[in-house]
Amino acid sequence: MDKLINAPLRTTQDYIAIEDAFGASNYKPLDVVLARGEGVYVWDVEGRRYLDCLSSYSAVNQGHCHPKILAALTEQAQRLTITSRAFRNDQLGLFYQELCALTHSHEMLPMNSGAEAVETALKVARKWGYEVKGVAEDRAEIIVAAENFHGRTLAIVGFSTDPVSRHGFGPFAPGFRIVPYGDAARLEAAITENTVAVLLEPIQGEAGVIIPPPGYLQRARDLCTQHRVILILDEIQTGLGRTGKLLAEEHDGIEADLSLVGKALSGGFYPVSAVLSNREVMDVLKPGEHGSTFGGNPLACAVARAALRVLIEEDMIGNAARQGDYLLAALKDIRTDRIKEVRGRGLMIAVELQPDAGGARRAAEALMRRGILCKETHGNILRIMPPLVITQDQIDEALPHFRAVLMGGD
Ligand code: IF1
Repeated sequence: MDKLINAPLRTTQDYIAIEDAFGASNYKPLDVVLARGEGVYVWDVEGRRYLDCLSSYSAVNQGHCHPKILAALTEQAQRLTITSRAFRNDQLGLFYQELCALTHSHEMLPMNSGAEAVETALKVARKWGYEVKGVAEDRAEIIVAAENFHGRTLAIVGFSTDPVSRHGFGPFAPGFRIVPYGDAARLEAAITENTVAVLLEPIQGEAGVIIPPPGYLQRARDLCTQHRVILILDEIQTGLGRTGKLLAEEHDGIEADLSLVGKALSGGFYPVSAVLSNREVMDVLKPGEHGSTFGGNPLACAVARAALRVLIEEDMIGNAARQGDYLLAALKDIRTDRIKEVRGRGLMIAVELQPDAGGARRAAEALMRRGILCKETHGNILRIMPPLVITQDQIDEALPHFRAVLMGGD
């Protein structure tokens, strides 16, 4: 151990040894040690360049280290970083105003991680159920979809259907019902007089970019309206331009009662999330009933305001739609029986391999050796989610490598 602490760090293996010596083993990352990021590219400690096709799970939609967001961060950090919510600050109201205007929201509640935004929405939905809908105390039910991913807290993993996310963490919070994703009849059948909310991802990300059947989200919206149930859409990964719209719900022409955003809300500079309400739902929260130390701090707000500004000013959402269509079509054109399906919306794309095609991890490792960073999920699915600033030329540079690897090459 002493040898490790004083050893000069130079190579990839040096850094991996340190991580392995002192870090918990809750991840199995690719063996690439990144040191710098700019736009769609990242560089490792040995100077190799990679096209980032994960975008930190859609947290750097604006591209790595966007200069205007960096400028906002450094300017605010030299002035005031945090006040707590015991006092007000000169960034919070402006953040509220700008994000609510952009998303046509009635009001919002700022948090930090995506999971905190999800937990906040669950608490608000339950309280609304008791105080407005009249559900009996402690009888509130929230319907979620199988294969969901909404974060890692105990309440959230309690309604996960992924054994890896749940095993060993019980007992779990009651009051959740799980229905198959995409099945409106099963969703309707699960609604009872105690149902206060339905929580869905507009497209399931971790499950492997699962796009629901046409009309499903509209049906969910109608059922929630009909039964006085809050529709909560988790846009933490699908939101802020990822699918070629500001919010993925726009593809279905619906509006959630509570929309959750995070990740790219800060352009990858800072944990910032928010619960957006399209009507008085959040009015059930009274002073002292919810909050967090860092939620709504001036640094987070200044960074988020800049992240939203560049997203709009640089037409990153339009670019995501155009380049996403281009990339999706090019991937669909790859002729090999090793691919089971290519699917996606905007720059949220997945390639599902056949079970006997060697696995998506092998493909991710082969792509890494070719200078492209992707992430596998559920064994056979490769997610391809570059920053929304990617150009057609950058896609064209990557396509021969995608073709070679997806057709079985190294
Ligand atoms: C990890 C997965 C993705 C999310 C949606 C809420 C959250 C997430 C739709 C919680 C977070 C992250 C978590 C991160 C990896 C990544 C992930 F692989 F875990 F499942 F994107 F698919 N809703 N997703 O995708 O937000 O609390 O993390 O800020 O746990 O390694 P968070």
